[in-house]
Formats: sequence, structure tokens, C-alpha cells
Amino acid sequence: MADDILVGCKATIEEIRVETTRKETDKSETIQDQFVNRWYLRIFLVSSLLLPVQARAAGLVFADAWARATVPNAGAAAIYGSFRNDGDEPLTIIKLTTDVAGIVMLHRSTLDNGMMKMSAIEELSVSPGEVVNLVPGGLHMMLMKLRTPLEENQIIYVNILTSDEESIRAEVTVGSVGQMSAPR
Ligand SMILES: [Cu+2]
Repeated sequence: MADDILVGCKATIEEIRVETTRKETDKSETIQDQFVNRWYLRIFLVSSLLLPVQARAAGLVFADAWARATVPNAGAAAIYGSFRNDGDEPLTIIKLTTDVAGIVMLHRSTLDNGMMKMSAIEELSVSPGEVVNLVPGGLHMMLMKLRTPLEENQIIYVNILTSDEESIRAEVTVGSVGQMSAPR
């Protein structure tokens, strides 16, 4: 909500600024021109106010996020949890970032002839109302180039970007080294 207010304030400041500039520079304009121009400006500002609100209402949630503590000098870790789309439009997750690792990718683990294999997923789409679970042995966020070991009870954050440029920052609880499901 704070962002919405900020966007609103910015637009209002912009409106004042544009109108002031117009008064100074466009003295030759007829009154009718000014009237029409102001209305165009209003319509433009109102629509630019509505757009970010709609984008945010798209409603991607990453809930119950957790990771395992890592042993010293571990280069990789995984994040689990569940994606949920509370909006009306399908959402596609295109990018993940975190402060604690250089690379974050979506991976899927599959059992192939008794061998566990991991493959990267470029994009993940979540339909309205759909829940996509990230669990050990299945879909997960892979952290590579870990910058710092993950310690039990630590909170880390992952930034999730969708193709319509909605971005969310999800809190991830770090459990024990041997943790097999969400802490508590
Ligand atoms: Cu992986």
C-alpha cells in the first residue's frame, strides 16, 4: 500500500510541475488549447495511476519458504515453499535473486533410472488459484555461488520477478542441516 501512496504522490508532484512549466512557457496558447491539454494530462495521469495498482493486484505469493542450514564452504543450497497466484491472470516467474547467493535458478529434480537428476526451468507459470509446491526431491530454487553459509534460524530473502514486472520479496526461514520439511 505504501508504494501505491508513493506513486500517487509522484503523479501529483508531476502534475504540479507540468502545469507550472506550461504557465511559464506556453503563454501564446489559447485558453481553449490549455483546457484541452490539461484534460489530456489528467487522463494520462489517472491511467498511469491505475496501471501499477492492477499489476500489484496480480497477487503472486511465495509462502512457507524454507531452506536448510549449510555445512561450512558449501557452494549451493535450495529453497522450498509454495507459489500461489491470488490474482485473475496467469503469472510467469522469470527471474530470482538473493543477497546470499550469486545465482538463483528454478530446478526440478527427477528420478531417472535410479539417478536423481536436476534440470533448470527457465520460466514457471502459475495459473489463477493455482498452488505450486517446491519440495525436496521436486521443484526447488537452487542457490549457487553461495556467498555465506546458511545458519539455522537465520532469515534470508529471495526476490521473485514475474514477466509483467511484478516483484515480490519473500522471507525464507533456515532450518537445520537435515531438515526434510518446513521448520515447525
Ligand atoms: Cu537444484
